[in-house]
Amino acid sequence: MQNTATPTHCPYCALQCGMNLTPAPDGTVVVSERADFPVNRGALCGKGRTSAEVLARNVRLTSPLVRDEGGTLVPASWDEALERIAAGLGRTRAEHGPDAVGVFGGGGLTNEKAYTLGKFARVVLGTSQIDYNGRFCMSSAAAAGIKAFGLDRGLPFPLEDIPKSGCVILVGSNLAETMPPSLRFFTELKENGGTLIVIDPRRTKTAEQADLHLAPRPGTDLALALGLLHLVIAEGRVDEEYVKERTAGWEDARAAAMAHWPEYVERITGVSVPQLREVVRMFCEPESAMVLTARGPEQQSKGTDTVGAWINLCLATGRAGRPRSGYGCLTGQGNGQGGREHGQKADQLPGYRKLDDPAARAHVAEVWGVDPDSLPGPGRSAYELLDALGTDIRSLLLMASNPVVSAPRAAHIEERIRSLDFLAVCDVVLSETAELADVVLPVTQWAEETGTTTNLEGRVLLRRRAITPPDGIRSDLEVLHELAARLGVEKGFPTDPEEVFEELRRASAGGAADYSGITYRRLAEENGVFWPCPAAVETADADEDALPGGEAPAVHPGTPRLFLDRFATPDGRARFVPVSHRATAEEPDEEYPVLLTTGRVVAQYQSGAQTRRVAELNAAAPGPFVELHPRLAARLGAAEGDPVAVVSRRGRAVAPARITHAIRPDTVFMPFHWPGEGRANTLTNPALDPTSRMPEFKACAVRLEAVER
Ligand SMILES: Nc1nc2c(c(=O)[nH]1)N[C@H]1C(S)=C(S)[C@@H](COP(=O)(O)OP(=O)(O)OC[C@H]3O[C@@H](n4cnc5c(=O)[nH]c(N)nc54)[C@H](O)[C@@H]3O)O[C@H]1N2
Ligand SMILES: Nc1nc2c(c(=O)[nH]1)N[C@H]1C(S)=C(S)[C@@H](COP(=O)(O)OP(=O)(O)OC[C@H]3O[C@@H](n4cnc5c(=O)[nH]c(N)nc54)[C@H](O)[C@@H]3O)O[C@H]1N2
Ligand code: SF4
Ligand SMILES: [Mo]
Repeated sequence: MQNTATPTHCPYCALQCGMNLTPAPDGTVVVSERADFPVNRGALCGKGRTSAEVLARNVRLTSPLVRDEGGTLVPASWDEALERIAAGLGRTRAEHGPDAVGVFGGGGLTNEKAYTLGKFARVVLGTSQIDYNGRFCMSSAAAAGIKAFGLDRGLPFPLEDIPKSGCVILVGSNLAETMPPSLRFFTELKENGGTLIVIDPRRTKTAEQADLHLAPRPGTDLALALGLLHLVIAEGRVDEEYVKERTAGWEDARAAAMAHWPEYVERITGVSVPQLREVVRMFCEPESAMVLTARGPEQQSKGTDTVGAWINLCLATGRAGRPRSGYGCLTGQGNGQGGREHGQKADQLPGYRKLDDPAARAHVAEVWGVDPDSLPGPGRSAYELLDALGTDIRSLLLMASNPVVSAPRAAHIEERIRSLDFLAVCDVVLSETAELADVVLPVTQWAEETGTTTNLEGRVLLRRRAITPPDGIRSDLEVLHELAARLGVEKGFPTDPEEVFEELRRASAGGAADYSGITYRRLAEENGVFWPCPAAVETADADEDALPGGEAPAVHPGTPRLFLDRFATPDGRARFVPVSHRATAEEPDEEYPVLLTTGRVVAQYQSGAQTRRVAELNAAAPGPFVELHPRLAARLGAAEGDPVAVVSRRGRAVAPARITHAIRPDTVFMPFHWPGEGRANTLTNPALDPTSRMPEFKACAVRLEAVER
């Protein structure tokens, strides 16, 4: 392949920073600055900068592995490995029916892979039992967005709108660590005279940048948002005209908010009434304002209602569907947005269509060349699927997730995975979950394959192949093609990503997430296109633009900004949701008196499967820790670095103490990037949000115990 730089995007988070990749003479790849991409303008965090190290042969998988008779994973040929998977999944299907075969995907997969995985599950396996790790990520924000706006796209505007706003409230986002190059937009906001409010139980690096930082008790964001809306009403700050023109359902939402007195909200959240008033003033006084949520308020058993309450605040003050204003969710994984649009979700078909909608089934079945009645119905959500392993679900095909580390109540889930009749894992490295598999397939990485991702702005991007993969590695698309053939479906599973994308365009046409006007050529030329982008424009303007004879329809420009004229509901109005405060599923008590919350550090990514293999990142973040307040540490008799046991109803984890005033005295924090003794998810509570089925990663009751060194 050429020795010149290939412009592409980072393999990790939803910012999808632009980067250049250049093959070096020694066979390695050099990551360098790519200034022409507007999201990061060349800036990369340490993970992006070191991402090419995971391409090295000594850290990645280089051959398929199969479990031998002694129970050890040993190298095998591709033929043998694929045969074993086809036989394993096929046997379960024959003996227990198609729904006994499960599929688990990931938000890191490109659109082409996510689409093909969903199609593989429904068409080849005939199973309804498919879901993916995005359910653990932004599903509550997605559910709330659909309820309120009729559409779910992370940000309804480009990041470049943020500095032009008057005020931004960041709820439970630590983007200084989770999307470092995006901090620039908030610095510019302040330079332009706008204000930044951060709501996080910890004084994070992000909170340090804020004009105002509120530190509520974990799990109380719903009450907080209701208290703010109460004050908005009491202070006469409702935008009555906007509410009348552009929304529905205000009276019920208003009544619910009126029941949440500021003093009551102060008692629940620990945020003082004067601070609540200050937020209302900062948010309402400027002409425009935004609310952005991330995993803090979303990963709760009431995450959907919580996001709904923040949207209500935006609607009541006329701050949605207007320039420089709006509600947005900061999605997480590289393709966290696209990964939730094209059918690897339990209830979904491509183009963000609903699996239980007859018209959607008919449309997609036609593209797939199958009978609509042959498509299974909706299946279980991610945690429920993992919880059913070894009982209802006997075999699993897993692609791009590491639930042994990242699933809630992980010891139980690990035990469920071990009880499977058959497990196949496709990964780039031998993750903790791959270690339990019967067959492991080594797949190509981002630099070695082409594909599209959709970043947190809804911007569809082209990741280009920059180098040739090593011998012995195949792509996820090749794997699905081979497995489909071995399970009797010869056609419909192309290995060329562009061919898959062309089919995805047709499958998504007319859906909410319409990609039909997007082509690889456009993506290469335009540095990304925002969906929805239908194939042809049907307006009068477009007719004028069309060539004589009308054979070439006008090109749709894509949609950087949503909802400016109308919301995506049948009547064009946004919906208020009447919501009320409720407790977390597990409140502290005498036995478990402290709240545990969990999250991330800048140098590790997710389950750490990739980043724990990079020396520089490990030096920066070598292992788990328990962040706790000096008062709590003193009560425990723990000094900095002493091992501390954190015990919940699910289990016990041990990690060194990190003592800081930056956290509430009633709360401890653990990052979730590591397996073993310090695994945060040994402790977490799988209580699910009733709508989104999101587990409560952000709040559970624990007690602390001193541990002998
Ligand atoms: N370095 C790094 N970057 C990443 C990732 C990574 O693993 N590592 N993962 C990517 C992915 S998939 C995602 S989803 C994003 C996540 O990005 P973020 O949402 O920014 O990450 P988290 O650390 O999970 O949570 C953010 C903050 O929520 C706070 N929090 C905890 N409980 C509560 C609560 O009850 N209410 C409120 N308001 N806040 C609370 C935590 O203290 C934490 O600072 O990051 C992406 N970027
Ligand atoms: N306690 C706690 N737990 C959490 C969270 C939290 O905040 N707190 N956050 C949750 C969230 S938001 C998320 S998104 C999940 C993420 O958790 P996981 O789903 O475990 O995500 P990753 O660690 O990114 O796992 C991706 C795996 O796929 C591999 N991989 C990468 N690219 C590809 C590819 O193209 N093909 C294939 N086949 N494999 C690939 C990687 O090597 C890695 O092993 O964790 C959730 N768990
Ligand atoms: S911020 Fe996200 S996309 Fe950008 S370099 Fe870091 S991990 Fe990659
Ligand atoms: Mo995520």
